[in-house]
Amino acid sequence: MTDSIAQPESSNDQEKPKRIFKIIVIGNSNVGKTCLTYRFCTGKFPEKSEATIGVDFREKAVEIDDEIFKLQIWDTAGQERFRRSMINHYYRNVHAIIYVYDVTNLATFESLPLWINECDKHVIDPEIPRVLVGNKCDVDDEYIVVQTSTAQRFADTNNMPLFETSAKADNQQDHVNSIFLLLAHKLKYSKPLMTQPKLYSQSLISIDRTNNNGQTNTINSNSTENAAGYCMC
Ligand SMILES: Nc1nc2c(ncn2[C@@H]2O[C@H](COP(=O)(O)OP(=O)(O)O)[C@@H](O)[C@H]2O)c(=O)[nH]1
Ligand SMILES: [Mg+2]
Repeated sequence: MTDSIAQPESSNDQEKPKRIFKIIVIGNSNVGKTCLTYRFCTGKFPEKSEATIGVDFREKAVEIDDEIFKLQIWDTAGQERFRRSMINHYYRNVHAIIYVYDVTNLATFESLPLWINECDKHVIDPEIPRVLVGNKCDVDDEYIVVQTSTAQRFADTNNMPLFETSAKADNQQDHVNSIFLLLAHKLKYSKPLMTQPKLYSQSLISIDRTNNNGQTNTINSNSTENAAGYCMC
């Protein structure tokens, strides 16, 4: 298996058709969803993190066994107002799910069944790849309240691999990458991609798009850009 982060696109690469996988990152506020996504897409921990408003949307090209894919990563804030208006769009055409909790905050772990339940209601395919991520493992042991054995039991029960990691620690960069690469690998080999693009018809959200160089652009979901998580193959 030769999986890696693809280099920034050359003009030749842009001609290549790319398959797109939509991955959603789910969990309570402040568990580090945005920081994990940012870490994967830019290779850095955000210097100052701001609460997500609506949806953060980032994308990154990865190479799996000589094929380049684009991962579109969506993470949300949990505000009720947002959730009511956006929830169906958020879950539409999802290919994989990352559930995140904070190892220093038991409540975020205990909320996971609610998040799983919500996803099960909206995501049609029960077989889509899922992973569980315990974030903030860089803290001193005394602050860790969710033990590995407890988290592993939960992950096993729910049929997901567990990653305990840190968006903050530079030495965990490869580990964070491996979460996304595992999903991309599973998708490449196990999941037929959806082929029915649906364009949004309403102006609903502003979306941050971070490219391979870490630049973030804001786009609007009713633009002609392909903001939705569908396959372009
Ligand atoms: N110590 C530590 N703090 C983190 C880590 N990831 C995120 N944070 C902090 O946790 C807070 C919430 O992060 P954020 O990504 O905005 O959480 P989100 O609400 O789940 O998107 C911020 O203050 C981050 O700096 C981590 O791996 N370790
Ligand atoms: Mg956020």
